[in-house]
Amino acid sequence: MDIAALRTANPDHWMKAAAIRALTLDAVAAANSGHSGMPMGMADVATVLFEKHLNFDPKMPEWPDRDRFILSAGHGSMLLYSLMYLTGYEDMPLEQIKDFRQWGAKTAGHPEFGHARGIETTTGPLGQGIANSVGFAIAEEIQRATWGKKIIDHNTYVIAGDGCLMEGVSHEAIGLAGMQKLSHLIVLFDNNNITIDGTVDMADVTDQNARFAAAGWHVQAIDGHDPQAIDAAITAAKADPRPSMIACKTHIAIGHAAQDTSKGHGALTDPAQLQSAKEVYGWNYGPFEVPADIKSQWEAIGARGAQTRADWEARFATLSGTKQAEFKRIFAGEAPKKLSATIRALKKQITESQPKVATRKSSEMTLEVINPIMAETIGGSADLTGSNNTKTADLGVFNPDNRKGRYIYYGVREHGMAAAMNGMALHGGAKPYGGTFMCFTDYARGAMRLSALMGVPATYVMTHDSIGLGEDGPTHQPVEHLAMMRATPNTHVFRPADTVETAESWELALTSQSTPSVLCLSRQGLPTVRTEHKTKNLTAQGAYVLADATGKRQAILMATGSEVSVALAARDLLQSDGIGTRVVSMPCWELFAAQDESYRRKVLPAGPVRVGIEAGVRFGWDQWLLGERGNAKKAGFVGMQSFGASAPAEVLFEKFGITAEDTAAQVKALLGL
Ligand SMILES: Cc1ncc(C[n+]2csc(CCOP(=O)(O)OP(=O)(O)O)c2C)c(N)n1
Repeated sequence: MDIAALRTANPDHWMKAAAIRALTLDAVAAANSGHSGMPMGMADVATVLFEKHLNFDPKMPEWPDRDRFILSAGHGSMLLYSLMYLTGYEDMPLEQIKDFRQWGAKTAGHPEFGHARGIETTTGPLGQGIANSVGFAIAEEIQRATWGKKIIDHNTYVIAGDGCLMEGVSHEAIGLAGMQKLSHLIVLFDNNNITIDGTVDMADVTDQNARFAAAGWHVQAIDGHDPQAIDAAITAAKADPRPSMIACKTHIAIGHAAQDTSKGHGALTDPAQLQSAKEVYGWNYGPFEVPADIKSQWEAIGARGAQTRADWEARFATLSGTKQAEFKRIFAGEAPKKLSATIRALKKQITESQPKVATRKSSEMTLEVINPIMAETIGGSADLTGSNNTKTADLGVFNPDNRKGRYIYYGVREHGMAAAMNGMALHGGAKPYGGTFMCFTDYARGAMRLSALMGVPATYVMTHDSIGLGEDGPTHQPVEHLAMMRATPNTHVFRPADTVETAESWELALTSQSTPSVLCLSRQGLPTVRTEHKTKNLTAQGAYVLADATGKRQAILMATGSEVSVALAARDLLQSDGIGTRVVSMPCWELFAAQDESYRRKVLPAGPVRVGIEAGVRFGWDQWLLGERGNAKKAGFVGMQSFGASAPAEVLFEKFGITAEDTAAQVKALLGL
């Protein structure tokens, strides 16, 4: 690597990029942890991208028509933080760089959405960023078609490393982007042949260029330290009608003793080596010092976007008042005012007609009334459209010939779907929902966890939510999934009992600003249990008394979803034996836990025996059975203790003992009868 030649060939460029490298070395050394090599290796690519191509305004990081920059290789967070500091983001003063990775700093180990304005998404779990970017690009396509190029017309740029490309989710993302011809998506691949364990070829010999090309991408391969080549490649990428991948051959930890080695991937903290790397760069400044002329060149790059944004605002101002208000509403993530009246009307109609339908069908019935009034919903399914009931008549299919379509055939790509949903929501102006079988939340888990961590209000439509799906058998029957999802912070897990609760759950999901929702829906038909119309959204309280005890209250049955009707049938049996029994429907534990103690006490008073009924494992239920004034000697559970089996649903409920009779017997045993 002839660094001297690089320096002399493009001295201005070199010093701007050297500022990123020096800040990275200093911040990682101060934190005594972090990843130095990737920001050092990709500094040239990032400098050219920010200087010559990226439309952004550090003074207004949320400007809707900005280009998006996604650092998929999130371990290289100092690349992003350096760029934000240098170009003048208000949330990224030098103190933040000095505080890298410390308590309370915005400069977390990996970029965290919400920490500093300008961080587009949380990255760090490799592959997520590139998969998010597909969602960003889809949202941009739909909005460009809807609002016109004058309002929405921007690119999504991604920096991804070998690790991102080895992760399975990247395959799903690349395939989807290629088929969808997302021409505004440009991936800059940090092709340095190094990961943590050593050289990439110890684990992978994939020809990445051929792989992307095979998926329908435009591919270029360049020297990632040559600013002219980088510029030309990005220019060509922007012009191509396909998504673009630019393989940038780089040297990890360039100029450092650890260059081109896996040691260069991590924290380079040796002071003498750090110093000599700076000397190689011609960087004769102290720690965290960026000389004024170089800083002002960077600030000029940051200031470039102000005019572009002002031009955009002028164009936006030509829209009618109604259109402006609608645009602002959807970008603020606010549901339309009509939503609650629409849900109420549906609830009223359902309490009158009292259909016996699967809650997946209830969800479709709800979407049929929601989608026409919410232009921001983008639905989809991972190849289970007919089973998840996610597609409504009005949506239209999103594809290269129909950019106004709002339904996405994700293909068999649960993880890619969930990550793309995160990207759409983060892009703004989109409310994504996507379906699969609930058992396959396992496959989507990496991205679902990030929805929760980032506070992204995506809605997961998870149907076939128990052994109630029947003959497909144990591979498809979720047992532990409710517990796993409920264990995830900042996630609302809804398991509605009927169409009314399903409609209420959808209302809550679509009005959520910062919590993802999982709707757990049945395959099998369920009776309407909410037979009396209430305008109030009872699901918002998380749990409520559905049927109270007649006579002395001796038992409380708590149930969710399909087991609420089991609880009601058990109540009939118990009441006919003179045992006063209350049934509590618990469609969303998290919302119930958030209620006042006085409300919770009213629903779950001390004294009666309690039995939880749910076709899943007991894990988690003790919060309600033993906690909340409960008593171990007076608590029981009717549910699953093993994986399910392949048989008709009724047989399975019978064989696994999830019936009204089993429940009544447990109550009687607990009462010593
Ligand atoms: C899903 C996931 N698995 C593992 C890791 C831990 N990890 C962080 S960086 C890295 C290697 C990444 O290699 P590459 O993308 O080539 O980055 P570079 O070495 O070029 O910095 C690994 C395994 C992670 N962050 N995310």
